[in-house]
Order: sequence, then C-alpha cells, then structure tokens
Amino acid sequence: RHQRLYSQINQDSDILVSGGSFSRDGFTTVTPKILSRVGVNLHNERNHPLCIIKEQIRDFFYKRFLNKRGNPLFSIYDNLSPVVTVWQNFDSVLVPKDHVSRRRGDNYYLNREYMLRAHTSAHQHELVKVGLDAFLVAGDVYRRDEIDATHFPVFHQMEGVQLFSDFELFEKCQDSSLKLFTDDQERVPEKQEHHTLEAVKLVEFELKHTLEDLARFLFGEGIETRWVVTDFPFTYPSFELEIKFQGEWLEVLGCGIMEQELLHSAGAGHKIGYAFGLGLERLAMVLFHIPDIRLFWSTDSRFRSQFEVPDPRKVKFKPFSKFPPVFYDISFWCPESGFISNDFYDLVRSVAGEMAEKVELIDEFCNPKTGKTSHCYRITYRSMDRTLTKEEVGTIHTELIEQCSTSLGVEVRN
Ligand code: FA5
Ligand code: MG
Repeated sequence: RHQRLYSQINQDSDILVSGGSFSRDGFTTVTPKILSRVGVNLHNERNHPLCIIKEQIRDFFYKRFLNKRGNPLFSIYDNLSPVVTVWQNFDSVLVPKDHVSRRRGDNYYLNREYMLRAHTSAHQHELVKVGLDAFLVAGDVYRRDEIDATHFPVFHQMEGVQLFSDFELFEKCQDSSLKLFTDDQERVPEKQEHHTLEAVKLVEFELKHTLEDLARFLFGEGIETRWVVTDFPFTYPSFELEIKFQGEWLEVLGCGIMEQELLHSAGAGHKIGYAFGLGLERLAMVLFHIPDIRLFWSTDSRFRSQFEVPDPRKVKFKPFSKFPPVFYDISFWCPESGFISNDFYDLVRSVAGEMAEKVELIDEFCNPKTGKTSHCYRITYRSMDRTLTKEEVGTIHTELIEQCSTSLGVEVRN
C-alpha cells in the first residue's frame, strides 16, 4: 500500500540528489517536494535568521575556547551533505536496530542504505574519526512529522562535540592521581561504567555551563533555564535544556556525556567527551519573535528584508498582517491494512506545499458493525504572502482527495 504512495508521487527513475544517484527500493520514503529542499542551505544564506543564529553560536564558541596559540579551538562544518548512510544516522551513534526512531513512517529514506539525515549527530563518528577534538556541525535535517506552526519536515540543527584527554581535563586540578577511567564495571545514574565520577562531573559541569552561558549570550541575562534528564542512545547521562518562552518551557537542545563505545569505535577511546544538538529554528523563533516555522522558507522580501540590517541580533520580527485562512475538511475510512498519519501529512505537503498551515484530526470513530475506523481532518490553508481564494484552494483540496484514495488506499467519505 505504501509502495503505491511513494511510487506514484515519485517517478520510477533513480533519485538524483546532492550530486548522487540512488536507486529506489521498498524502503524509499522521500518525495520530490522534500528533495527540492536539499541544497537550499538556508543556514548558509547571508542575512537569513538561521544563518545569523548559526554565526552567533559559532562566534560564542570561537571566543570562549582558544587553543594554546590563541586561535579558536572549535572548527565548524556547515556544508556536509544531508544525504548520509543509514549506518551514519543510526548505527554509528549506537541506535539499536529495532529502535522506534528508525521507523519508515518518521524518516526520509532514499533506499535501504541511504537517507536524509534526521539529526546532525549523524556526523559525530566521522569527525571524531578524522581526529577532531572540538567541532560544530550546522545543517538541514529531515523528519516526517505533523503539520503546525512549530513543525516543518525540514529544520536545522547545530551539533557540538568536545573531547578531553586526561591531561586537558585535569590540568587545573593539580592532583596527579585523578583519572578518566576506572575498572569499575557499573553504570549508575550519574555515569557510565569505566568513567570516574570526578571526570564525568567536570565534563558535565563544563557542558552545562557552556550551554547556559550560550543561552544568556543569545537571549540576555534575564533568560530562565532549566535542565531535564532524558535519554539518547549516544550519550549517558543525557539532558535537555529548556528555556522560558512566553510563559512556557520550550526545549531547545539535547546533550550529554558521549557514550564511550562511540568514542572507542571512532578511535578516541582514550578521551572523554560531551556532545549537544541545538534546534536552530527554535532558537531563532525565540530570539527574533518569529511566529511560524514556515516563514524561514519565505522568499517574501517583507520577511527577508527585516534581517538585512547592520546589527541583525537586535531584530524583532514585525509580522506582516496575516492573510485569511481557508478551511477544508476531509473524512475517510482508513484501510483495514492500517493507516500511518505521517503518510497523510506527507501527501498534504506534496499536494499543497507551504499553503498547508495546519492539519488537525478533528474526529475519529470506529464503526462497531464493520470494524472500520474513520478519520476527519481539518486542513487550514493559508499563504504567507497573499490571499488565497476559496476556488483555488478547492482545486488543491480536490486533488488531495483524489490522491488520498489512489495512493493511500482510503475510502473518502465527503
Ligand atoms: C536530537 O536530534 C539529538 N541528536 C540531539 C543530541 C545531540 C543529543 C548530541 C545528545 C547529544 P532531538 O530530536 O530532541 O534530539 O532534537 C534536538 C533539538 O532539535 C530539539 O531540542 C529541538 O530544539 C530541535 N527539534 C527537534 N524536532 C524539531 C522539529 N520538529 N522542529 C523544530 N525543531 C526541532
Ligand atoms: Mg527532544
């Protein structure tokens, strides 16, 4: 059934992306719409808010960490291709073979072997392996997800990794008995097996202070932050940083002490390290007061020109008046073979593009006689830069209804 969706909206030819050619197979989930985003590189476009925030973060690290010669310790990589192997995206960062994050329904696979990266962590292993001790990676990442003001299937992350030898970590402590590793085999809430508690606490302190200082550097001294303990397959212990934004806690990054197994397999098993991954849109939305994630993709000069000023750090985005929305509902019986909502969201994106502002499941019920499930979705269509007519949206919505029955195998009711 899914094969129908992907083969219908893709041609049967090979996928050409990022200078490579990839043959389709039963795992393919990329759509032409998504592939058209690859290579746009908003984070490298001068005066784009994502580029401004990337440069702010880079400069913070450049200034804070200097090597013995007085040069920046960190190097930045912002031009690595988002086409990565499934091994890079998952296996290299120890994501178990059966982990939910690998689902086809959540990722853009080119085929069984290649995918569009779902996080910048996909590059940790290769960069540690070439011998880097301190680096940043900025790039576009791709996830199949719901549709609303804070979710878009392409967003941007900035990864950071810093490794320490025992000498570097304990330099300031003047105690030669301090060690990074121990024979202790136990993993406890504070630390991995093999790590000493003193090493972990020093790295964790450095990590948390660096990121809290970064938040203050970006948002000012008054910003409220809090740490939440979480889980990632590639760090232990792991944390998320939340910042108070418009009265609510907003998660802006994940981080932690790198799994020693990852460092070991990348040839840096004698060092200890931290890693973090920041969401650039989340930070930019907070810093510049950008209300809708689709605006980052706008080519409207009323958006772009607001950031073309001598000191873009101080910009507070002035929303241009919103154009009126057009609502249409669609109800259908889900196929008995099952229904994946992300397939539907992808189809909406393919047919309506950025005109789809929001998709909400407004009704769901099961017919007790037939056992069939019905879903009703309300789609908010709205353009960022003009008024849509009921008629033109009607044409798009009709197209969506047709594609739903032909490629999702649902039975449309309205
Ligand atoms: C990760 O992607 C981990 N790779 C982060 C990490 C790196 C952890 C290194 C440990 C060490 P997560 O899926 O939570 O984690 O995403 C990280 C950040 O990206 C989030 O905190 C959020 O700021 C941003 N983000 C995640 N999903 C979205 C989305 N759909 N739209 C916008 N931003 C998002
Ligand atoms: Mg998260």
